[in-house]
Amino acid sequence: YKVVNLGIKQTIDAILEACDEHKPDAIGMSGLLVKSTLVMRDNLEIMNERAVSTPVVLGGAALNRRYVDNDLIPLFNSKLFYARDAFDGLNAMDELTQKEDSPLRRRDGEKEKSKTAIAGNGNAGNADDPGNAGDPPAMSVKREQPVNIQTVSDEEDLVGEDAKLGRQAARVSTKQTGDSTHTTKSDVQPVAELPTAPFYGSKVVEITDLTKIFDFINETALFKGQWQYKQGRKSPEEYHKIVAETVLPKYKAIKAKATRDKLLEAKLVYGYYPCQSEGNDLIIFEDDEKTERMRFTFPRQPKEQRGTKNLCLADFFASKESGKIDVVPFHLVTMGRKASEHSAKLFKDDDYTEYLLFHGLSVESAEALAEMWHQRIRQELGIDGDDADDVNKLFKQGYRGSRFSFGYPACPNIEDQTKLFELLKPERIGVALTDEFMLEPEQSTSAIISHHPEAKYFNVG
Ligand code: B12
Repeated sequence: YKVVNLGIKQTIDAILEACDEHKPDAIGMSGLLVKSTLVMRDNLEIMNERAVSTPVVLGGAALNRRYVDNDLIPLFNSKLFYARDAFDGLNAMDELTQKEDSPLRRRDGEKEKSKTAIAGNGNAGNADDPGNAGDPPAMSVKREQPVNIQTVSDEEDLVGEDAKLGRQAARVSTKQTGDSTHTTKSDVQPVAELPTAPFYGSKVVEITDLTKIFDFINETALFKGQWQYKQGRKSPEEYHKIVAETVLPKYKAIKAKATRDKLLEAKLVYGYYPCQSEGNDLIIFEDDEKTERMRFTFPRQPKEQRGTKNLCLADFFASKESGKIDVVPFHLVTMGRKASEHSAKLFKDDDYTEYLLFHGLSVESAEALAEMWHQRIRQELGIDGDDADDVNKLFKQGYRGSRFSFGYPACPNIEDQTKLFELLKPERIGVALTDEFMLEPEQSTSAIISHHPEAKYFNVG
């Protein structure tokens, strides 16, 4: 298929203008953050208003089948497809263009049956199917009854942050249900002896030895999530052979290139701040431990939420009533502007394989640096005794406390990045906040850290 790539952050006017010009079989939209899924909704509504009937294929990390099925399909007047991955996208295109001899389609006769069923009732795919290539096209047409479909249909999709967030918590919610502002506390117990901050305020750090960061790369997330080398229906032996013979040599080569050409510039800002909780708020004090500097307000699990424990991030910090002053670390890490520029150049030059390899490495390096520095923070607080020896267990929160990023299910308010910027001043390491509260360069991530042993990922709403 010929793809006309319009690039990121395109307005619906620009998309429809390009549509008039190129007369495509379908419009594709991708959304990494929840905010972009809301823009997709607006775009579909505008397409309705303007009676544009070009089919649409939607994909991206923040999107899920349930949202597409329950919220978007009922509102859109034309054909809408949810693509869990690029293969789903191809299947959707085959469906649209009726390409019967597609190798993807020919792979498995079973699939034919699923496809017909899906096209008939608008159900968006086989949620229990552990396959990848060859999955049924996730085509849906407008229908009356929303179906409750698992968002994450495959353990292999639980990569990176999601591997830690877990199947339940990884589900990004586009809307809160129930009252998440009530202040009925959870039964999280106070920590008997609070750790001491090594300093108050923030520090800038530059890491020149990239091998230290590479040691913290989640290879499952990189190989399966970024590079899309999924096991699917292959046997473990077959898959390990592919990893050993194809993936690992590529991994070694791209790390060497990134290092040799100085394409990754690892920097971070981190800091410790005195704090106390009050209801759903976390109060950050000035260094005098008395004067209020700012406060974060976190949502609390609604009382009616299934399996609720009334959890709220604030509960993991010493309360005002306790009279104790707690410490909250924050950090923001980046792999630098060059990583974004080099990725963009590879993309522009149509060097897609190299792009996928390098971009994947660069974003997972950002996550690795965050993991690595979270460990340093635990060491500085003297709470690293519970750290797992195996780095792969660290990726599944094998340590005391948690590292929450704004935009995660427990602290979905991405606007809180503004307050984090006020505290850490990451402009010092060349990181800026966009109007949509995204970090620039892209290969950056931020976090609020709790040392509380009970602090683990959870979902609100
Ligand atoms: C890796 C990752 C990161 C990396 C890299 C991000 C990046 N730019 O690529 C890092 C560590 C930098 C990062 C940072 C952040 N992240 Co992050 N991240 C992820 C993670 C784990 C995987 C995303 C990814 O790269 N996947 C691999 C790529 C190849 O897959 P993909 O984008 O999904 O695309 C595939 C399909 O979706 C499909 N597809 C996509 N688009 C389209 C379009 C069409 C037409 C078709 C056919 C198919 C298709 O095809 C692709 C190939 O299969 C997701 C969770 C998840 N599992 O999805 C969270 C996630 C996207 N991140 C999230 C958040 C909150 C953040 C931060 C804001 C956290 C923070 N406070 O720092 C920052 C923002 C960074 C910034 N620059 O502003 C949230 C977003 C939810 C929200 N609230 O909006 C997620 C969903 C995690 C979660 N469950 O909360 N993140």
